[in-house]
Amino acid sequence: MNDPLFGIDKLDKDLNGIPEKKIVLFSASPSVGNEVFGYQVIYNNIKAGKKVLLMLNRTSPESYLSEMKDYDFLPQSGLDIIDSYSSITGINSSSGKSVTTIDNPYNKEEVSRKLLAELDKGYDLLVLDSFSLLIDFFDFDYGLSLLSEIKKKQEANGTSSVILFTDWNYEQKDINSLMSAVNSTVEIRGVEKRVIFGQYFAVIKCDWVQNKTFSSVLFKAVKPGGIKIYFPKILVTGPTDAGKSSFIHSASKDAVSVDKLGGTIALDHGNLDFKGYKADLFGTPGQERFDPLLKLLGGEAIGVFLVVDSTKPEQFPRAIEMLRKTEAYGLPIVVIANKADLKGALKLDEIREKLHLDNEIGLVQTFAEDLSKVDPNQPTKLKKEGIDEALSLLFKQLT
Ligand SMILES: Nc1nc2c(ncn2[C@@H]2O[C@H](COP(=O)(O)OP(=O)(O)OP(=O)(O)O)[C@@H](O)[C@H]2O)c(=O)[nH]1
Ligand SMILES: [Mg+2]
Repeated sequence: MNDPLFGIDKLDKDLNGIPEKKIVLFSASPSVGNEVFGYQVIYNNIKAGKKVLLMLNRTSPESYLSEMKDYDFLPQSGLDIIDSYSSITGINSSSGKSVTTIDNPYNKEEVSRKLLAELDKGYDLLVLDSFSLLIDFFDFDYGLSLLSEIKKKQEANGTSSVILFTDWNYEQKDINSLMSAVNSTVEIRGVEKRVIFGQYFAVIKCDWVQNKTFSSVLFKAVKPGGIKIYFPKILVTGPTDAGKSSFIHSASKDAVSVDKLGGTIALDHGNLDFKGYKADLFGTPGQERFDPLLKLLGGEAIGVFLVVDSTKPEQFPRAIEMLRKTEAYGLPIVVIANKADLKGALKLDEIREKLHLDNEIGLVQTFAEDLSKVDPNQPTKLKKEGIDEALSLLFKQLT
């Protein structure tokens, strides 16, 4: 059977799952949560047939399971919980999932003994939520010594562990010791400027993957659905009538356009959800009279779709000019050769040549799903295959 997973596509690609006997630390700053990472890891491993043990001291098993349910991560079966919370509140757990209750969570000897005994039963994965609370109950040295005991058990049993940790301004030397005690660390942080307007995670250490640099990615924790890699602004630009609004409406579930007589006069906006990614698409108008808006609309975009009409090579210089005006040059880009269903549509290699595109630049053909339904005064629905190919190509460049 394969090793345990993260169940988070980006991490599984970066790190290839969690090999046995390894410890992964999810270290979050206090302003952002890490618990959803735990729900997602547990759910996906149980789904993959793994035996998972949860050591829980942050909340009751009931609330934990109900949070999992909100994210649609409630495991069907097989989650065993060591409950180190309920005894503090005096309310007995009724979740039916607990294998062990810690009678006195303030007694470190009991906590260690019960956890280590449970590990002997042969789990594939231990999830500990939360390590910071253990340290706060006792002290950092206790936390580190427990980790080294867990490591010994892992050596004997082949278990891997995921440790959830919130970095509440502990001393740097303690953090350093913790980092060297684990095999991999994923940092979860907020992008903060007075208010938090984004959250990101990044692998900052991993001892089983060599010669790879890891990028940080923005994410959103979505109910239901869990961790989604999030791109806050992707620009969609290109000449008049090329099909920008059609692309945005076809790619997103809830696009809105500010249009007049079928032409965009301010902008288009759409949210999309695609294979674990979330993105906000911003479309520009194509008509030259709106060019003063272009720079504003292009600001802070992190990637671009350039949409051209495959039958109108005379508009290609305009397409390139729009990249310049939106200041999108140099960003990851995918060019969409739309209206490939129309007579006179150029082939992809002709388009590549006429637009002076290097071979590495993604170029994707798109066309109307149903030619008979194309309305000259409305954006039209584009065929899904082309849309998906374009999204995959851009997201690959962005992660
Ligand atoms: N046959 C065909 N028609 C298309 C296709 N894509 C868009 N159209 C039509 O072309 C026209 C322009 O499409 P839009 O998506 O509004 O183009 P736009 O780039 O947003 O236009 P502006 O906002 O005015 O710059 C509409 O009538 C669409 O129905 C396509 O792939 N094939
Ligand atoms: Mg438009």
